[in-house]
Amino acid sequence: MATLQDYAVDVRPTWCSGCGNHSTWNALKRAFVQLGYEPRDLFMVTGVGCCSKMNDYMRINGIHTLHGRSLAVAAGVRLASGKKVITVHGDGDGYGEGGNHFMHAARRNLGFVDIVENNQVYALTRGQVSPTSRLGFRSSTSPGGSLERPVNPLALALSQGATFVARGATHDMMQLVELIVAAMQHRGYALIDVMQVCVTYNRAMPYDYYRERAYKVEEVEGYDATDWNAAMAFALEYPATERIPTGILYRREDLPAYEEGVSALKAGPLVEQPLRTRPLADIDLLLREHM
Ligand SMILES: Cc1ncc(C[n+]2csc(CCOP(=O)(O)OP(=O)(O)O)c2C)c(N)n1
Ligand SMILES: [Mg+2]
Repeated sequence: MATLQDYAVDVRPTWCSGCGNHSTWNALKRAFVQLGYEPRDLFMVTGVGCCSKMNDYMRINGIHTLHGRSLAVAAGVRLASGKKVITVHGDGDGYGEGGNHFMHAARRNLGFVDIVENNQVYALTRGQVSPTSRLGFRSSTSPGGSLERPVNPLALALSQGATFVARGATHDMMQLVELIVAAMQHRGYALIDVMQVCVTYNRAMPYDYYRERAYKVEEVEGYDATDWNAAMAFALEYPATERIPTGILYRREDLPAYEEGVSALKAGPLVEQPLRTRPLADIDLLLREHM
């Protein structure tokens, strides 16, 4: 049985002291251990950004992809390897450069966990306005305040048929552990939007900002995670109001994951199938056919 120590590496994160990424980093390792996963069972796909360094700081199979292309690579890894796949990327990576991939991941219901560290800023490149920055957000690229209304990732995921939509926040690491555990047990695509504190480029939203506004949806009377309309109402609450609903907004387990319908995977993950049972993957056959 793996322990936290099995996920440890000899490298110290370069994140700022007090960065919310430390909270998600610890929550991920705790969730992996709680579920009994060994590092070799898992594969972490990241993009480019501060939070996308996540797989550098733990002992886990992983790959950094191009900025905004994490979900496409995660889909490939999931289909070919059969491993439990977790993506970690930023709001810029996930909802800006990768926004197109996001809606298709939601509707396809491919079985992987998508963790978006949503600090509402492009942090690695030193503080430009991002797709989730709030109206009026002052940054190097919006000195007079952002003129754009932000993307609502939770509402977008719900509208595209996502089967697991959750929000966590870095001031509550124990809730993050619970959300990651639930997402990893989900059959299809599972989004966790993590409201991440950025102590350097988004100083107007420190830990207290979230402590004062966040509440847990499961504590609301009549809460029912299978109620899509209720989930959409929660999703639309922020940033329209100052209340931030957290927890599992929506979950349905009755729809199959995309990979459950792929006939080539009936015999097991592609990497474990002998090449001969996959004539189309035989490069000699392909070359002979086309020469
Ligand atoms: C195609 C492409 N465009 C732009 C960049 C430059 N770039 C690197 S990281 C980054 C922003 C990352 O922001 P986010 O995804 O929110 O992650 P954070 O650093 O906030 O964790 C940008 C614009 C790049 N590497 N590749
Ligand atoms: Mg960001």
